[in-house]
Amino acid sequence: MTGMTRRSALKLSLGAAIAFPSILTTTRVFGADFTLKYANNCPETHPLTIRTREAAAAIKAETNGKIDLQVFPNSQLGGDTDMLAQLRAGGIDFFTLSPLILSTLVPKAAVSGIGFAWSGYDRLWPAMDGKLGEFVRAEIRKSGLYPFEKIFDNGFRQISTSGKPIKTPEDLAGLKIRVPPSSLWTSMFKAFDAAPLSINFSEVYSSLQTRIADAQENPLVTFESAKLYEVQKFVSKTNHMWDGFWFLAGGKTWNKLPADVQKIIEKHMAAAAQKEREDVQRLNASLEKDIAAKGIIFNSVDPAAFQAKLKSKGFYKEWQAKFGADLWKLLETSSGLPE
Ligand code: X2X
Repeated sequence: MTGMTRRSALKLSLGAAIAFPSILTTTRVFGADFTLKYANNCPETHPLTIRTREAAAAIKAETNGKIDLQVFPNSQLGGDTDMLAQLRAGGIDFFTLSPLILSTLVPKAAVSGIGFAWSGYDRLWPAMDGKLGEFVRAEIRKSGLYPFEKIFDNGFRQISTSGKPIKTPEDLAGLKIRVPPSSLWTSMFKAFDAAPLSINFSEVYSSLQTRIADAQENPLVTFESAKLYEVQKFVSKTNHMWDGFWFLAGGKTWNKLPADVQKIIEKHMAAAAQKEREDVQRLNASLEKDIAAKGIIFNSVDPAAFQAKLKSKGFYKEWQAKFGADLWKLLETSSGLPE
């Protein structure tokens, strides 16, 4: 195109297409007008990758190839902390990230991950799709990132170990346990007198294989999709924390996209999040027998004993002070966390 940059010409073409939608559906003025990169840390077989790939295909089909959302799963573009930096700099356009790792940039985003706050999904989704989620999204927007409305599910986290099962809070004392890079994870396992090691997910398998860490904690669907059963022996069903994945757009990218493009991407990602939540819940409820068949030994625990330990160590008081009275009250009313 003479005298016009490619992007401004493409915007014109898309603008024309919007004014005359028949163009958008019947003619391909150029190749993909918008080639965008989405990254995550989950394996190909994880529902997050499966459903976001489906959404990318649906977006491409609906726009007749004008939006090409390329998917880079499994930490192909780096560890979580690297990818967050790339998102902020505009090197990556979209990224899904745990609220707790995001709290390194948006401290109050970690509120949904407080230990033993959620007894199940019955109160979780109304909270994350309601007032608590909106509070966190407003905090995220202040950082310059754009959070999509529907958070994806990671699930309720279980502790896996190589040496011995975790049956009581005291069993965690001195345990070299890998945790994602986030002060809330470190704080919680220090309250159990464990020895938490902050390691990006991309290094978890090797850190367990080389015995840098003797334990880790993740929902079963993540444990299984990353094949961690190959380097662990026990899974203790602690359900100690719920975790999700915010679908984040880099502000620089998002603000340049035309409103109709934004709308199409958000529509398909909201549908993907709903399907992914159903996938994760179904798999986390059904995978125990498949993982046990691979030699993993499961045990249940009394969550009240773990929650009492955290309370006695001042964990809840510490985080109430960090989040402030109003947000803590919102968490209590949303989750049923006892005062
Ligand atoms: O890093 C982890 O353990 C994972 C995959 O669950 C998160 O993204 C927080």
